[in-house]
Amino acid sequence: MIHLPRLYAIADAAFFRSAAELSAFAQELTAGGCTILQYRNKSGNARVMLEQAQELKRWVGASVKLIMNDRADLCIAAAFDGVHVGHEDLLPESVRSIIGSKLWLGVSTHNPEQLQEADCTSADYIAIGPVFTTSSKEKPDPVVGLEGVRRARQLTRKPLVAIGGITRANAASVIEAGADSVAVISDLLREPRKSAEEFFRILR
Ligand code: TZP
Ligand code: MG
Repeated sequence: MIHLPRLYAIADAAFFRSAAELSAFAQELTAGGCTILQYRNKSGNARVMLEQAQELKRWVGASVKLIMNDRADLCIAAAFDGVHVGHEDLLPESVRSIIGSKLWLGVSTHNPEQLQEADCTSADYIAIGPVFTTSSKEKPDPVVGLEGVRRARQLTRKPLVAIGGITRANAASVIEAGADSVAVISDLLREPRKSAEEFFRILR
């Protein structure tokens, strides 16, 4: 079983103007204590994704697990540490056959049925959300609330990552509801280092 830190940072390329800006963000997060970072880029441009991923990899230390959103091929190409997939991506077992047994595999879920399904796969961790309303995702699934996190906790023993609208103000309630870790995009953007430090302080 893998161990996840309380904060699971996500760098969404849509919020950065260049690979340099993205990398600066990643370095700030690392300085703030982050040890897992997902690279997310919904633009669909695989070449840009690989370049940005390689740039990230150059800048964050070996102590940071880098997770590629959606794309197993780019995870391998950029020598990342894992892949995170949802329902529009390859099936978890297809990803597993590409990345092998050692790299991390995360699976997104949005309701109890999907959660139970993901629990039967070789996923290393399961994400549940959106917990709260979010503006960082296009066409988000319905909000599951803290109740959705509680129910998810009852349905799996795998590490559980909660996502969607999580901030320093509500993160403690999400962990209390049973999540092992909170995945965050927007509440890290403004002051990454300070924000990460505060998440760790709040979620100790
Ligand atoms: N999946 C469910 S909600 C979400 C994703 C990728 C976006 C989370 O971003 P934020 O800004 O932390 O709400
Ligand atoms: Mg996806």
